[in-house]
Amino acid sequence: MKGAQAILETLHRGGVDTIFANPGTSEMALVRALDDTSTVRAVLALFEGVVTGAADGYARMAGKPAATLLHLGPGLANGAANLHNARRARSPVVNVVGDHARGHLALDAPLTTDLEGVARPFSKWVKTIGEPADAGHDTAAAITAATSLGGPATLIVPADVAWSEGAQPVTPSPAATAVQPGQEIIETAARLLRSHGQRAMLLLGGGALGEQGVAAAARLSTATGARLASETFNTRAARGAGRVFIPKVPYMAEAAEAFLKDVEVLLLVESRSPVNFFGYPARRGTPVAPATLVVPVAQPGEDGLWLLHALCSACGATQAPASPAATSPERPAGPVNAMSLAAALARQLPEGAVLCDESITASLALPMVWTAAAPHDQLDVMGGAIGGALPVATGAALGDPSRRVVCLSGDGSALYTIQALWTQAREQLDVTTVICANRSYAILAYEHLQIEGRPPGPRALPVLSLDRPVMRFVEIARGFGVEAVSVDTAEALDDALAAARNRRGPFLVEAVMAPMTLPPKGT
Ligand SMILES: Cc1ncc(C[n+]2csc(CCOP(=O)(O)OP(=O)(O)O)c2C)c(N)n1
Ligand SMILES: [Mg+2]
Repeated sequence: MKGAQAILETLHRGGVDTIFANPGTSEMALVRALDDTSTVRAVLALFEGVVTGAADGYARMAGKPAATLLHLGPGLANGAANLHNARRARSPVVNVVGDHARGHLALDAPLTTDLEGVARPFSKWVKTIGEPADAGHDTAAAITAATSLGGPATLIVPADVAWSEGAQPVTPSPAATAVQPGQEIIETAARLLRSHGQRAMLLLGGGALGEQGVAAAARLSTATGARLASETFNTRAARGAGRVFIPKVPYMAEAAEAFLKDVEVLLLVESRSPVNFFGYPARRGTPVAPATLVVPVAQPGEDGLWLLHALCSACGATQAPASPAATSPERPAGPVNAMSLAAALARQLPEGAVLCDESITASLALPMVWTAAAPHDQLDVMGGAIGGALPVATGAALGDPSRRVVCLSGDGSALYTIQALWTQAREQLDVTTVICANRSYAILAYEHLQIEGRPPGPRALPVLSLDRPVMRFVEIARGFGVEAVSVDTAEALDDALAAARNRRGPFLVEAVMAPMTLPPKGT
């Protein structure tokens, strides 16, 4: 069998049945192999950032790796920002990246790069296949690495390795099961929970925020009084009515400090001790109070759910909290802003929806959605590289086609990877995209004020505003084959989201919002 066939067959044996692709000449043998084996489905995306972000979203919803097919160093580099996000999400992604035929590399043809060098910062594992005979084995190793290490594994395939005979598929060994924290740390954590009551906080991340983890955390909080919180960004968090409310550590440094200031003991469950996203003049880098005792109980990638269950046993936490009375927000009225957006979503999010959020300043009232909307899963872009949500939503819809995906994006963020809409149209994915069109990089105007002590002036403002010319998202969406409406009142937004609930296929709502007005410095 040819190297390319062995790679696809090994992916299939490893449970990888979807490959998000943007190929080129060096991947032609791999493209051809799609015709030889009907086991792996290729999904074309029109920019590599969509390829890598979709693989991230797919992996998060399907609970198994997705593959990508990318074209040499430049193709991989185009996908790097969302690979960075996937790495931060610990999403198992297997990158299959074509390189020049081995004999061609020395000629330094135009697309030649240090491909391993491009891959390394964005991957947890990198290997170039040496010979066709290694193709199956190396592909299996990449799958095992992506799942065991939690993150992108990059397999570089010289074109002649792919087109040559002499390869055979390999069945990957199962991924190592997540490590269970030791008895000693469980006893320490249980003792701290009992002795510190409400001054203890369980900070949840990763798999600890699944439905069962959230339920176990709720029992622990009921039994011990501990506060619950999640990291600022979450890979997949079970939220919505009937589930305990787990606030996020706020993004803004000052708000995060206030949120954490009374915490005596911070117990980390698949999370990291919070740090501010950026350094600011005259501000500490972490919002955790200096006196707080920080105890890593389960590291990211360890079995946080198992740990929460063990803590429940140790603390006798058997009692679920009383379900908060269901609240249904009033139909919002007036302008579209963060509050009315949250109210409309809380009312109209379909049960079991997947809510992908990159709405930046428009996300400020989303806690209302997490408490009042029908039960749903919420997915964040994990690495702070914007342009993640539309691709993640696209992959999420393929990773679990039974659920409607609702993707909230800032207008600026959406435009990095707007061509994800075309893949949604081609694959007829059940995704509703809501563009929060404030026609600015509003968060950056806020950050300017925080760092420089004054709002941007007339020469600086044009690099933070998106209003000249105004972008017309309805026309952009239709151009990619996605039906769309524009709304500029909360009532119309509520109606549009109601209409989107039971739609099949993609839909886009441009929600025209007032540009964010800057709060006075220090608030
Ligand atoms: C890849 C990448 N490029 C640039 C940035 C810097 N950045 C952070 S937020 C932002 C603007 C976001 O604008 P938008 O999505 O419209 O949200 P808004 O701030 O208006 O709510 C930019 C450019 C980034 N985080 N990642
Ligand atoms: Mg904006």
